[in-house]
Amino acid sequence: MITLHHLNRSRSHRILWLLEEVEADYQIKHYTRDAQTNLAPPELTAIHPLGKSPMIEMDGRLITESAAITEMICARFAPHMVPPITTPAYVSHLELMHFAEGSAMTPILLNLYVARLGEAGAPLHPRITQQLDAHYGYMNDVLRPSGHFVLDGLSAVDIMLSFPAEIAMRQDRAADFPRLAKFVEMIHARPAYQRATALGAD
Ligand SMILES: N[C@@H](CCC(=O)N[C@@H](CS)C(=O)NCC(=O)O)C(=O)O
Repeated sequence: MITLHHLNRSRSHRILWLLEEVEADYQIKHYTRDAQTNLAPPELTAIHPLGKSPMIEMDGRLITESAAITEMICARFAPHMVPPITTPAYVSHLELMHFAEGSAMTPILLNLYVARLGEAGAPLHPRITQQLDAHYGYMNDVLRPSGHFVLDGLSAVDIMLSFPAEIAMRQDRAADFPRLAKFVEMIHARPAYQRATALGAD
């Protein structure tokens, strides 16, 4: 039995979604963001020094980092969601699994934090906007005709890139990145995604 340490309105939604997709046996421990600061509660820091979500417990060990968790769950329950290691698609898989947290989230988080500086942040806005456009544009362009990122069915990368793609849509960028908009529509229509949303209280 897997335990998912789930923080509301967070990257943990994609792990909840994945667990639903692969029909794993799991339980959810819910954590709620502080109403004022929006930060995770201290109970998460008691589990791991960084106090971030998602985290899972599987086979008696704690696993952090969405991409590592996604790889572990796919390896156990859904190997078809990762391309075979000898294929060119595997290289795209690796690149995009790292891109999701290592590249795409950087301008998104900078945008979030610099917005809090008000006018003082103005000199940084053009570079952040250019980087947001570049990263969303790249995601839009690498989508395959099937509407997925790497394979022609749902893969691990679709799970990982759902989070930055949804942020792009919340920033009203559907008209600029129509293929990304279609991707988000497609994942939102999946029954497992909808079950995860209901279970996560997100
Ligand atoms: N790179 C990590 C990032 C985890 C992360 O930053 N999670 C956020 C939620 S989206 C969090 O727990 N924030 C709460 C806090 O920092 O207080 C991953 O992909 O799992």
